Amino acid sequence: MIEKERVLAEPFRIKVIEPIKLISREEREKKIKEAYYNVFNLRAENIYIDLLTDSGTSAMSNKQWSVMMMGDESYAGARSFFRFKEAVQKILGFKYVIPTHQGRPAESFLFKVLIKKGDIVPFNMPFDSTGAQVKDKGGTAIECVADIAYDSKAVVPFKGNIDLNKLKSVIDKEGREKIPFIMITITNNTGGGQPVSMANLKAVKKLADKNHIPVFIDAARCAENAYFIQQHEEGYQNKTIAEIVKEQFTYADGCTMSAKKDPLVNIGGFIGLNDEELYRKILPHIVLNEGFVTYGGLAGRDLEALAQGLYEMVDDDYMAYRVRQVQYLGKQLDDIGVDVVKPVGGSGVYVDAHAFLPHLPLSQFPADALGVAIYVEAGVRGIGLGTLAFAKAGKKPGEVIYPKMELFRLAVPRRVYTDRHMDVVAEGFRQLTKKRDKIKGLKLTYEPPVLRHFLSRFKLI
Ligand code: P71
Repeated sequence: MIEKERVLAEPFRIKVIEPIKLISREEREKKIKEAYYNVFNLRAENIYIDLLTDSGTSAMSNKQWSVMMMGDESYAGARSFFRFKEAVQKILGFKYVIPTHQGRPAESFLFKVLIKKGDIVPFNMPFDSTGAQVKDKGGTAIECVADIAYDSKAVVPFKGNIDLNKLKSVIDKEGREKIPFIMITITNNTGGGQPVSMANLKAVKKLADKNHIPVFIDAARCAENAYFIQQHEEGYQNKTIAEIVKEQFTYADGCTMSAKKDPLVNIGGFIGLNDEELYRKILPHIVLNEGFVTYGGLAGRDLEALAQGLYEMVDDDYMAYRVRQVQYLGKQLDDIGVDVVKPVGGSGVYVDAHAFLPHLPLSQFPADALGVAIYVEAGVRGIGLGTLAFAKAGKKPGEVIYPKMELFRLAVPRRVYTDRHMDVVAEGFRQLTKKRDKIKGLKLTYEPPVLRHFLSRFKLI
């Protein structure tokens, strides 16, 4: 395991800067009103510290920028594709690699080929857009995460694990014919960025093999997951992140990857597979939707940056710094008395918005109301992952099935902000905590038919 003193500070220095500005509180109040109280509608230039997502927001390294000049922009068979493919083969270990422009198309093409109408797909927990992709293909995603995941206060490692008994009863009840595959999200974003243990990956694969069901990993944060295994799972302390990342995928038949997360690029994704037949079935969909199969909607230079980013994401010093920064923010919020999901996960700090704002009923979208409040208070943008993103219509008219958690996520972009920025976020919460009982709820004035959190409009109650 790497020594603590090696990660006291960022394992890089800063060569290029991008100015940011804090506009006045009065202006922030005006901007959020003009944005219909949905932080997605804000212009990014009016945000001081943007923790909306860790997706596509990384700072690239000098090496990534320099290999971009080596981008081969040939339509078919570009050198950049082969460099990218080799990186996926080396780091993740999959034989067949299909580039896509981000995670969603990777999911869409794989699911299109595998899911029939009426099928069931067990997950630990699907991310919102992944669940929507399953639904779009006529399937239903089922959560099989262990119950402890829903207890935001329980400090136990690997709260992203699948409950094998739940998984077994889904297989027994539905029958393996209705289950085209099992999917494991590492780390479990929806559940607070919580990791999945190697033992759990192994056990799920064993159960799946017994039932002839393939296993796919949603790999967006597979390197952060490996870090938690290195730190907390018996037998992995002396292994490198690179070794652990690779072992994780030996318990899967394939993966979908949003490369906008751990692989440190601003755009990109891929499907990794070992089965040639499945690979061949997906290729025509790439040609129809993303262009040719050696670029998948990306430029040659994007593939170069992605290949380099894959090598950088498994750097032990980098990853220790990365997770430590997220934990630094988490500890400050916890010390102030803000209810954060524990233990603090990989990609961000998740606030239990219902606990923070107990006066707001779920029907008033506490997570998103908190998002409005912290923007006005400190110019900080986060994202609500609760009722607005995940509530479902019940069987009775007007009935709403609320998700088990109402979270507000402060996702930390990779290599972008300093700890001082984290201090400013914490200070914003310190001020907000004093007046939390005055924070107003939200009422929808418009909602789109799918993934409504992106485009909804509100008024303050
Ligand atoms: C995140 C995102 C991206 C996002 C989503 C909603 C609002 C704002 C930003 C995307 C994921 C993900 C996992 C585990 C697949 C995707 C889709 N996450 N799996 O967390 O977290 O990938 O965005 O590249 O299409 O902010 P894609």
